[in-house]
Amino acid sequence: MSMFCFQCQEAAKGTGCTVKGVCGKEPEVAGIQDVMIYFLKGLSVYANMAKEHGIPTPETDRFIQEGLFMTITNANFDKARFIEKIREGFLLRIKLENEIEAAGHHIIKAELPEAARWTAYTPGEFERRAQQLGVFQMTKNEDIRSLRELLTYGIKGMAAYAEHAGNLGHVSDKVNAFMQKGLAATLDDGLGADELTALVLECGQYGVEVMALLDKANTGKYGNPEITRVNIGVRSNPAILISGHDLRDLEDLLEQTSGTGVDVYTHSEMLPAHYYPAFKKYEHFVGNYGNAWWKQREEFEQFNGPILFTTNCIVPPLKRATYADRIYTTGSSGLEGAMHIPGRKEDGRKDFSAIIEHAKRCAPPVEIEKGEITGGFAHNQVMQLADKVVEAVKSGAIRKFFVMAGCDGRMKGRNYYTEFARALPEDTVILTAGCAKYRYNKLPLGDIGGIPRVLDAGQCNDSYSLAVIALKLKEVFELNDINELPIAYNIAWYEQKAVIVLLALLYLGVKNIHLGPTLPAFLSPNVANVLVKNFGISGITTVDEDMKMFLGQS
Ligand code: SF4
Ligand code: SF3
Repeated sequence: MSMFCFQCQEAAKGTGCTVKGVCGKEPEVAGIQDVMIYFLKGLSVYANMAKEHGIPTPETDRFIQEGLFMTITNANFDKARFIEKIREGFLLRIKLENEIEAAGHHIIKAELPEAARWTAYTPGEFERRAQQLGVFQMTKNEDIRSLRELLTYGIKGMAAYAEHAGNLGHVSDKVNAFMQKGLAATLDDGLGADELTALVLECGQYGVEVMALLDKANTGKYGNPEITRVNIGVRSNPAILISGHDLRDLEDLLEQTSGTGVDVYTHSEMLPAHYYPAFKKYEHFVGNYGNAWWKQREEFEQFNGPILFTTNCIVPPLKRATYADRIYTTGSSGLEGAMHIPGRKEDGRKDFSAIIEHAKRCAPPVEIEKGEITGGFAHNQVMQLADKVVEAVKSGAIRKFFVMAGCDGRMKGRNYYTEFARALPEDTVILTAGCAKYRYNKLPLGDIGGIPRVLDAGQCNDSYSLAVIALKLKEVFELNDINELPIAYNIAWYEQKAVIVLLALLYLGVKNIHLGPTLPAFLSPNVANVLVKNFGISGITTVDEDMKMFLGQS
C-alpha cells in the first residue's frame, strides 16, 4: 500500500485511497500530510504544557490551525510547502520549550510522546517518517483508530473556521485550547473508547463555539447577509475568479482591483460573499461563475482569467489543461506549480498585484449560464421574516423544513440530492448552506407566499445560522425539544468541515440526521453504532423511500 487516507466521503471503494487519492492527492503528499498531523499532535503537547504554566501561545495556536487546514481535503497539494511549514514548526517548538524552561519548569523529554520529540532535516528523512505514520500503524484497535480519526477530522474542520475568524481578528483561546487538548489526546494510549467518545462530543461543543465566532467575525466586519439576487452571467471585461471561503482575502482583492478594469467573480463556496452588505459597493464585483468545486476542470477552461484559491476545494488540473498556469493559491491552500501569494504584510494586506496584472492579459470569461440565483438567508435575515415564516407554519402553508446543508462532490450518487429537492412537495422549504446547494439552487422550485423554497444561509460554516434559526423557532413555538420542530435533516458531507458541522449539530441535541451519500469510511461498526443508538444517525436510501420516511414522520 503506497498510501492510506479515508478522511473524506470519496475514499476509494468506500474504504480508503491506497494508490492515489480520488481527490488527486499523490502518495508523497498523503505521506507528508500524515507527518504534518503527527508533528502538530506533538506540538500540541508542548502548547498544553505552556498553557498549564500560564504562558500564552498565540503563535503556536495560529500555526496549529494553519497546519491542520493544509491537510483538509483538496486544500493543499504542495509537498514542498508542507516540509517548509514543518521546519518552521520545529523552530516554534524550540521557542516554546525555552519559554517553558524559562518559566521554571524542567521538561523531561524522555517522558514526552515521540511525536513531541522527533526531528527531520532532509526530504529523505521526512519520507522515511511518512512510511511509519499511516493510520493503521498508529494503533491496531479499530475502534480507537476510528474515534481518534473522527476527533482529528472534527478538529481539522474547527481549525479551518478558527483560521478564518483569526484573519478578521477574532480569536478564541478556549477553542485553541480544546484543539490542542484533543490532538494530544490522540497520542495517549491510556485513553479508551469512553474517554475518546467524550472528547468527540466535546468537539461538537467547540464546533458551535467556533462557528459562532466566525459568524461574529464575518457579520461584525461585513454586515449581516441580506436577501440578494446574484448574477450568474458575465460582462466583457477581463476578470479574476475567487474560490474558497476566506472573506478577508476577497476584501483585499476587491480593494486592489478597484479601478483597474478587472472584474471579480466568485466561485463555489465564495458565492455567499455577495450576500454581505460590505461587498455590494464594488461595482466590479460582478457575480458568481460556475458551480460546485468538482466542475472546475471544465469551467476554468472557459473562464479565461486567473483563478485565486483562498482555501479548498482545488482539483489538480490535468496535464492538457490550458488553465494550469492561471491558478494562484494563498493562505493554507497550495498546488505544486501554481503561484502562491504570501501572507499579509505589515500593513495587514496581501499583495494581489501579480494576479491582477495576469488578469489584464486575459480574455474575458465565456458565458456558461445566464440569470440570477437568490440567497442571503442567514439568521438575521430569517429573523426579520420570522412573523411571515411562523404564520406560514401555523397556517400549514409550510408543512416541513428540510436542512440539506453540507458539501457537494463528484460521485454520481449525489444526483439523489437534485432528485430529492425536485420531489419535495410544494409545501416544504429547503434550508441550505455549503456547496451542497449547487445540486438544486438553480431548479425552478418557486416560493411559498414570497418565501423562496430554497433558503441559502451561506457557506458551510453558516450551518450555524440554520441552528440559530431552529433554536429561535423552538422558542417561538414554545417547544421543549428542538426535535419537535417540523425540521428534517438530510445532510450531504464530503470533507472535514462537514464533520465539525455534524458534531456541532449533535451537541445542540439534533437527532435523526440522515447523512449521505455514504457514511464515513473512518467510522468502525462499533463507533457507527454509538452514533445510531444515541443520535439516530442514519444514511440515505432512494428518493422515494426517503421521501415516504421523512414525510411520514411529520
Ligand atoms: Fe481519498 Fe478523500 Fe483522502 Fe483524497 S482526501 S486521498 S479522496 S480519502
Ligand atoms: Fe464545499 Fe469543498 Fe465542503 Fe465549505 S468547497 S463545503 S466541499
